Amino acid sequence: MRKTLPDKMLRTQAHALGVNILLFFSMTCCSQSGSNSRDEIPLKQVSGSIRISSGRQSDMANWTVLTLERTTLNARTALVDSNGTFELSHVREDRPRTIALLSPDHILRSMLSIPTASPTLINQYFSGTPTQLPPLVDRGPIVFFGSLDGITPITDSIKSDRGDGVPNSAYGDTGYGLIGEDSSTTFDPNGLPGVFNPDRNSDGILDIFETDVNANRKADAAEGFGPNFYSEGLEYAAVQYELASDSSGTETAQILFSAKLKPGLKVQDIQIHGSNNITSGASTVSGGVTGAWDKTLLDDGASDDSIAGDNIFARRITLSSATRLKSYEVVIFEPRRADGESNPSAQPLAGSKYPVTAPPLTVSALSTPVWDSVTRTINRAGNPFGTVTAYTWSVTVYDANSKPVYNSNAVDGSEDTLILPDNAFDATGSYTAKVIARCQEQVPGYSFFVVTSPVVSL
Ligand SMILES: [Ca+2]
Ligand SMILES: [Ca+2]
Ligand SMILES: [Ca+2]
Repeated sequence: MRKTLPDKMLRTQAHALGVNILLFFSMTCCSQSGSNSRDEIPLKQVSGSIRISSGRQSDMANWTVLTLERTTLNARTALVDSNGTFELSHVREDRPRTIALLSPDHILRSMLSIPTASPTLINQYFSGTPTQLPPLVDRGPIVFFGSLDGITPITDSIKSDRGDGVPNSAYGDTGYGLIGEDSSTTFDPNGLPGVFNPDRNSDGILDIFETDVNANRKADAAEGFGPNFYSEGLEYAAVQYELASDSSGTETAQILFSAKLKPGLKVQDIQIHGSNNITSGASTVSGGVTGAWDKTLLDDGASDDSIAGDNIFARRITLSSATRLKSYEVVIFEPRRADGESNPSAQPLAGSKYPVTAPPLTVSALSTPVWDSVTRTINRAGNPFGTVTAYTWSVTVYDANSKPVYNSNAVDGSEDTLILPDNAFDATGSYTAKVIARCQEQVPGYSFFVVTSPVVSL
């Protein structure tokens, strides 16, 4: 593995940059009086167009153009209109970036590829922020510029061994990211930025089943390492997809979104941008009443967000019955200020969006566990993650009102059974249990996939 000093230096610089911007923000916010110093963050409106190599611009309507800053992982996005044109707003002029394309169902489809003098090397990031980007042409899994007018490629010399402009990391058994050598969170010289790469250390194991991808003997979630953590704006963004089933096989899919702002920042809410697949028909419960989800995360103390006003925003939604999260579906978090667009240039968060990408894995429901009252053993039935055993599972016991009365320790997915201690429940009452399986935590308290079994009577 090639974990080099320059990567670390870049991260340190990104960190320092984030600190500088926060300092700038706190200075401007406390010395207002109409000063024009508010305009010092150089934000720009950028327009562009896109078409398929052999098609019309209008073919790309409702695709999303996403531009990702090289060091901060902050994104800006725009929807392609019916003419095949788009407007990216609040683009940081001074920051190198790349471009990715999402199809109308928000699935990652293409990464920018800029040719070099060598047919087997490409570049992916560029500096320069012209008001009009050169025309983009999509030829999935790459998108390229028709010219380089107004932009300057950054020389990363990313390998494209097949000579077709496609970075090596875009090839792999399950799609993107399973070939490559770099585990940097900030950018991937092999062609797939960390926020989109499900296997950043290229060991063939999805990172959601690993606890220490950067191999420094510290749990990544605890040390704030990985694509869910950001150097500015948000502290983290987490998506937890929860699949539960009952004994008749009826499945319920929920998503728990959570994000935390950096200290000192203030926003009204966080809006989620995703496919219609997850936003349409999704419902949420507020004050005991189920209603349509307004696509926001709240910091009101009543939304699975810890306490009100602590800068942790969250929401749990229930997907409509047929919808499921798809592989490489990109969910975007957008913190929104109460005063909206009135002073965007003064706000480091203005227009900033934070992508989280679903790993390429289809989870399946668990079967009803088997209870042996003599040995007090729960037998987990089935594996929601196929052949992967690098997950954990535990047992929760519920009383007659379906309230939890006992949560077991977590055991490894390679174990099939778990013994409930004598004091887990009162033998005279009516109790049930469920098995809960989860992949490893990416953010403390959040795993990307959580699967809950049907109940078994104890
Ligand atoms: Ca991995
Ligand atoms: Ca680590
Ligand atoms: Ca909160």
